[in-house]
Amino acid sequence: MSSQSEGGSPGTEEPSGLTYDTWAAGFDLQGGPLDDDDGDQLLNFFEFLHGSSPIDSSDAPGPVASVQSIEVDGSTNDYLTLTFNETSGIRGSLTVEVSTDLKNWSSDPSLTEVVSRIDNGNETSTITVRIASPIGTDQNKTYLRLRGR
Ligand SMILES: [Ca+2]
Repeated sequence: MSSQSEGGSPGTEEPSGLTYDTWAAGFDLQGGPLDDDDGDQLLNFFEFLHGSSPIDSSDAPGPVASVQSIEVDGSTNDYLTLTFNETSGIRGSLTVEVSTDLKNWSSDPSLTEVVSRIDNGNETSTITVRIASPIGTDQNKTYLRLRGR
């Protein structure tokens, strides 16, 4: 048995799924992961993670931040939410991170809750995540961002 990825060791489990390079080659992309070939403000690497087309500017699925009124345990409050598409079968992932000062970011699962996860039927899901606490309960401002790797 031989190793398929550079730096991997024979006999250990290889990560499965489509790599960015293979995906990019399929679209004949001219730019790199941090370029935006179709000019839709979504970097090529995030198009890969969102499962959208990097050569079709009309295909730009977020992420979208908004304030939504959500009922939790019987009481309805306003929550900061982030909605984004995630695709399966790739070697990459998206992580929601929370900050109160825009310097220190945390992906602690207790800080956020998944509101909904909709299967789009094309190997992508649309996920909405909210901050655990409603707006106005903390003195601090809270920020959400999506990290791709
Ligand atoms: Ca783009």
